[in-house]
Amino acid sequence: MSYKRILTVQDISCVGQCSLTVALPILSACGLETAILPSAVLSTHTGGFTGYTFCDLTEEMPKILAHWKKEGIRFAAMYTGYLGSSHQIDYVTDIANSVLEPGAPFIVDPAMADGGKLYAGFDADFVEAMKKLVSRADITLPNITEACLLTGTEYRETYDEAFIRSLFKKLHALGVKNVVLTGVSYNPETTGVAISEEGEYRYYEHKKFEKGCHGTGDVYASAFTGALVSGKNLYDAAVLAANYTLRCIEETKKDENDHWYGSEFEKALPDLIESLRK
Ligand code: PXL
Repeated sequence: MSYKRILTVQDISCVGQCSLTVALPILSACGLETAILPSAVLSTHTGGFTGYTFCDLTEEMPKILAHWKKEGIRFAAMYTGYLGSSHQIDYVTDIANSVLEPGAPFIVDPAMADGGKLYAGFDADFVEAMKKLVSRADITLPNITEACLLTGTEYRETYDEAFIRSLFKKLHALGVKNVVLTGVSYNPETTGVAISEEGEYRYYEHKKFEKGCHGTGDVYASAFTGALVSGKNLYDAAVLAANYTLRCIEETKKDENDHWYGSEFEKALPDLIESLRK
């Protein structure tokens, strides 16, 4: 495998084990040179802390892109997560159109909602802008809440395969080529990922923990991207990322202190590296 350089665009939550503080170590562990473009800097993530700071870096983006263009910098893949503003999404689209090598995958995690609700600070305008970004993506990794928001579907806690297939159909109608839908649970004991690869449905079912951990969407998307760019096919990357994320939750649950704000993903990095060798 050649040494590849990837770009990831998401926020720096200084404390909180999510977004860049998760993506950077995971992508590096996958053996990829990882360039970053921070979308915003927050003192913590917004999921449970109060009084956090938020510094939007939207206006840095066109300046950074202009410099990269001047330097002729290109990437073998681009992966976006939590973004700072709806206006920023236009700049992110410009970046994807300018810096990707021919055929390089553009992976979008539309990180904006969970449990039926938008994250603090996001609104309907942001969802509209995200629809456009997702339609430009080669692969998108929404959870069910995000898939419902992107497709104007009412959120449901319980559903069947027909509902998931209808979400895929609506996402493909937006222009998305491939979807990896996380947190798809058809019964109380198990959960899994549902995949629509150019319209072909597959499902990987695995154990469900009673309570998940914050930030595992970012762990999943980072491991998926790392595995895919390292040469795994889409389905194998989706399975590998699911198994790694489960290991991270397992490690976090072992902690007697209530580690509520993130997952102890660092402890399972050796397993991730090992699974990439197989
Ligand atoms: O894990 C998603 C995420 C990323 N970044 C910030 C967040 C969240 C989820 O709450 O608040 C700032």
